[in-house]
Amino acid sequence: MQREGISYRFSEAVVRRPGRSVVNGLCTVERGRPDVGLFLAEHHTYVNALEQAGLKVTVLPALEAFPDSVFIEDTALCLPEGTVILRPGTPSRTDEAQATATTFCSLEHEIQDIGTRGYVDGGDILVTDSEILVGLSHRTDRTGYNALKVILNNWDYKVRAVHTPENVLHFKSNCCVLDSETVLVTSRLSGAECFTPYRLLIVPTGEEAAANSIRVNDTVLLSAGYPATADLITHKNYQVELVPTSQAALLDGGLSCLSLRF
Ligand code: CIR
Repeated sequence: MQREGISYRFSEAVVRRPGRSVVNGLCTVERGRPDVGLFLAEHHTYVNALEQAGLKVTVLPALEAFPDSVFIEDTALCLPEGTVILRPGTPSRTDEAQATATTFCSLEHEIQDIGTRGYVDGGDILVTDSEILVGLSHRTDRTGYNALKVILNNWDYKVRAVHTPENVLHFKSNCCVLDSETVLVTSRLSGAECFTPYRLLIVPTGEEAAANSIRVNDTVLLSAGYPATADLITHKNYQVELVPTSQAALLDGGLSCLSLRF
């Protein structure tokens, strides 16, 4: 079933402020520790960009016990039918999702839960207007995928398990939806069979991190510092807003992981 605009038409977002403990966040390659003040400033700019794109944004307080909790996307999947509480697949983050569940209960979303056996990180879930792709990765396993699929099939979504490339943290580190038919991808993902039905825009070499962008209503939020990608998307007639993500990037984060949009 085609759900026109479900992947990029939103009215609200929930974000979580980075805490002082963000300096202890996880990263696959050490490129320096984030500066808390700068992270907060960039986070503030991110919230403004979401608001400018038309969203009402709820800013949750920092969770000092969870250094990576600013990357709230990994804890849940929000859909019009309800919110699925996920189970992040790395030990320091697994319990983070409980705080997200409390928030979405108070927002009166219908809550579903993938249970306590498998693992799924939200960064591995790509929602398009016609289906939901779930990248199996070091964070998302088959048991978690199966539990998620049952919930999503009950809501009538077509769901597919796909492959996250080796040495890529999350499936969406390498792709994002630009509209109902178009996906922005890195060249390493561009040959993936899962994208056969889509029109692909390929991120220029050297700017791979720009693939973790987000379309929010009529605007594509793109990390600052990737001019060739900005040109590419602008020339395809998307409206682009540049957002600084230098501090999130030190912890392998980009634009999608900093919010839950619905
Ligand atoms: C982590 O390793 O979990 C965080 N440092 C980064 C999470 C980024 N999340 C995402 O792309 N969805």
